[in-house]
Amino acid sequence: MAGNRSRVAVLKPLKPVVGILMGSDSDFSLVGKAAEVLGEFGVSCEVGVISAHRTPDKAAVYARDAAKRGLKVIIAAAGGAAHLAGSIAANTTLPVIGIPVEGGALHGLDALLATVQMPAGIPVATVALGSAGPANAAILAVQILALSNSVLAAKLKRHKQELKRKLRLATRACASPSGKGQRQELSLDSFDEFAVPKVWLKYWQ
Ligand code: AIR
Repeated sequence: MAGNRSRVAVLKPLKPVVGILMGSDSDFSLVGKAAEVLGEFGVSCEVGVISAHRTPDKAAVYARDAAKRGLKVIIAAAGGAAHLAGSIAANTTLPVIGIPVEGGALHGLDALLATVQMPAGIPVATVALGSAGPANAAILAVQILALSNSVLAAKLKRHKQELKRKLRLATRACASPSGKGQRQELSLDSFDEFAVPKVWLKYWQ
C-alpha cells in the first residue's frame, strides 16, 4: 500500500504564464482562439475581462502585479478605441501583445491604429485584425517563452513543419493530373520534392 502511494503523482494546477485580457466579454468569440492555441502548445494561461476605460484601476493593478504572479507574457485584445494593450504595457515590463478586435462603425481600423500606434518606449506587438490575430498572438507568446524553453522551441519547429506539410498537400490537390508545370509553379516551398524547372535551377544555384 505504502509503495503504491509513493508512486502516485500529485497533479498541481499549472500556474498561468500567459495572461489573456479582453476589453469586453463580447470579444471572447474571437479572442478565445488564443487560449485554444496556447493549449495546443501546452502553455497555461488565464483569461479575463478588463476594460481600459470601464475598469481602468483594475487594468493598472493587473499589469503591476502580473510579473510578481509569474506571468511572462500578456495578450490584450480590444475593439474600438482599443487602449487596453497600451495601458497594460504602460504598467509592466513584460512583453505585451495587442489584438485589435474588428467590428463597429470603422470595422476594426480604429482598434488596429489605437493598438499599434504606441509612443516610443512603450511597445505593443500588434497582430492582425480578424481570426489570424488571436492565433498569431498565441504563437508569438509561445515564441517568446521558447527563448528559455527547449520543449516549446521543439514544438514550434514541428508547428512550422506542419504548416509546410499542409501546404504540400494543398498544392498536390490543386495540381491537375496533366498539369505538372502548374504544380511546380504553385510549390516554391517544396521545390526539393518535385522536378525543379530549369528557370528555378538558375535562380536557386
Ligand atoms: N472596449 C471596452 N472597453 C474599452 C474598449 N475599447 C471595447 C471592447 C469591445 C468593444 O469596446 O474590447 O471590442 C465593445 O464592447 P461592448 O462591451 O460594448 O460589447
